[in-house]
Amino acid sequence: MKIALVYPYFLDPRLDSGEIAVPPIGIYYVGALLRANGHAVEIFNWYDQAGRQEDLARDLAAWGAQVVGFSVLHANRWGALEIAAEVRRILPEAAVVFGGIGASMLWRHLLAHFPQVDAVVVGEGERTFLALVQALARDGRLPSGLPGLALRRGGEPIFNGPADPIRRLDDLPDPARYFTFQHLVMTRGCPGRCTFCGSPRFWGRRVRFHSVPYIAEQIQRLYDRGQRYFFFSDDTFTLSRTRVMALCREILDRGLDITWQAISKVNIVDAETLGWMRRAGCIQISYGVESGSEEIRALLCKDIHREQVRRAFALTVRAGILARAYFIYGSPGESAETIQATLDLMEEIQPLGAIFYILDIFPGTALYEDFKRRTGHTDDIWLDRREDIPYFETDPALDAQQILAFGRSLRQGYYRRLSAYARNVPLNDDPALRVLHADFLSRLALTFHQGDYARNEEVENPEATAETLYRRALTLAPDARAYLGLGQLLQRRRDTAASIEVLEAGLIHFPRDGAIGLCLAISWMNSGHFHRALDLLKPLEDDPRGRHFADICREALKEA
Ligand code: B12
Ligand code: SF4
Repeated sequence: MKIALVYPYFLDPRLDSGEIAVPPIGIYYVGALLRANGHAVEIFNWYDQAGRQEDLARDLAAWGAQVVGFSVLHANRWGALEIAAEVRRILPEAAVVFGGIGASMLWRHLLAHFPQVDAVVVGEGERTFLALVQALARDGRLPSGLPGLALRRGGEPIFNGPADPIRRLDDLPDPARYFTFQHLVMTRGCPGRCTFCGSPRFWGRRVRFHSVPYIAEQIQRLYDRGQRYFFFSDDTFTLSRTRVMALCREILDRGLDITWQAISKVNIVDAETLGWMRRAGCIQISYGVESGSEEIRALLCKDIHREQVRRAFALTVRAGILARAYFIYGSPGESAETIQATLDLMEEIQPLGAIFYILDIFPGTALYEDFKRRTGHTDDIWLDRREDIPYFETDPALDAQQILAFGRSLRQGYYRRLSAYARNVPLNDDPALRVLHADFLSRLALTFHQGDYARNEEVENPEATAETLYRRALTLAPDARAYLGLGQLLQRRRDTAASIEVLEAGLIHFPRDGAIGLCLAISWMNSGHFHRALDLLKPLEDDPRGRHFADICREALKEA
């Protein structure tokens, strides 16, 4: 059969669309199992196609879709519903099936209110969806009693009960055989019980693992197609230290020159694992810190203690991995004191990256059940065109303006201190990590020099911080990024002699680095040495910039 898998657009426009641009990895797993069973599958990433639902449905008709599966996180459910309504009109014979965490938590609501949805795959999607497609191919209609499926019977939404979880994840065909992507997951499930998180209910608290060879082979396949950067999307990547270390060893043994980031929990990391991760290319770990207030963390059932937070951040950064903190504000009992406690904790752990979320209530979470109990609301609240429910809107003890101001003071407090955090960054003195530490510092410097922190007006003196970090990197080991960055900074400051000195040193260590060569040539041009500049530029004339500057040199030399 021909199955279209659609990742639909979101309701609200995003300032930074990066977060929503990538389809959930699960859609590739679902697609891979279908392809492995002989079906034609196409993935349509329509995260940025809001308002074009009619055209999109026509595209699906032109492609000949017989089944249209939508991957619904939550905030993109209106996108899914709008496109599905057009599919129903333009392609009435196609089956419309919703799946994903957002659809699973609201299956009854979706089937009760939206006739364009034929069925919802609740929970883990691969096997249920394949069985559904096979039944459609065989009988020409949806199977009625399939576990894991919700559909209408006699006009009423019913759920056939959960399907058995896939016991051996490795039995699933590797999605990298069929698709190219950057998000990887080694595990399914999380032993945590945070009240704002839908993961435990969706996946269960028992964790299932892919084997190390499965993931290593997946990375290898993607690597062979040119992918060099990966995001591990596991809820708690370091849950099994033996597996993580084995995977890192495998990455190193295969000579995979990759960088990657992961998500973990502060109570499940140790120095040895972090050292392996760093050597195998890990450059960032994100940890849920949520709040500096013990009471709020306890209320959110975060089950982590201040000392664990401090320890994890110290160990991570000492290993040369950027430790990023997720903070949540607007929680029950949030006050000026609890915000101060968060700022105090921030000062202790000095994260080099931070994300601040307002506490939102998503279906499938303990917070949502509590919300329904407290307010008498039902799932019908989602008939409103809204992405989520901020907790503070539901708690009369919290004042909206004040919560928004808390968010601002957290962000301001953080960005004001960030330069100091970066300058103080403590790294361990493991000689085997010197080159990697230099890489870490120059990478961090780059974000202050040309990246997000350079553009953020609240970050104090980003350029000076970048310079400090580049220089520190070069005290540890020669590093191409640091030579180039420092050379550029000095050049822009018109300190031509100093920039030449740094860039020449860079070229000694990295003679084939075209970017350093180009930058050095510009410094020579700035000091009137066009011959020297031209010598550097000649081998770079394949690059339009190299050619452009070489032409200027030739012109100048002609005139001289
Ligand atoms: C990694 C991750 C991200 C990454 C996204 C990476 C990516 N594109 O893959 C980033 C950091 C960008 C992200 C952002 C956000 N995320 Co997020 N994220 C996760 C996380 C930790 C893992 C997702 C994952 O890879 N799962 C593993 C794969 C195998 O599962 P899957 O993709 O869900 O697919 C399976 C099923 O869902 C289903 N399925 C999926 N699609 C389809 C389609 C069909 C047709 C069928 C039949 C089945 C099906 O079958 C698949 C295989 O079994 C989950 C928690 C979790 N463990 O699931 C939270 C989670 C999904 N995120 C969540 C949230 C709230 C967000 C944000 C809204 C946060 C925010 N406040 O801004 C943003 C929104 C961005 C967005 N895209 O919606 C919530 C969703 C809650 C809800 N009920 O909707 C979760 C559950 C965590 C939580 N706090 O509760 N996230
Ligand atoms: S927030 Fe993280 S630790 Fe807590 S339950 Fe969700 S995935 Fe697990």
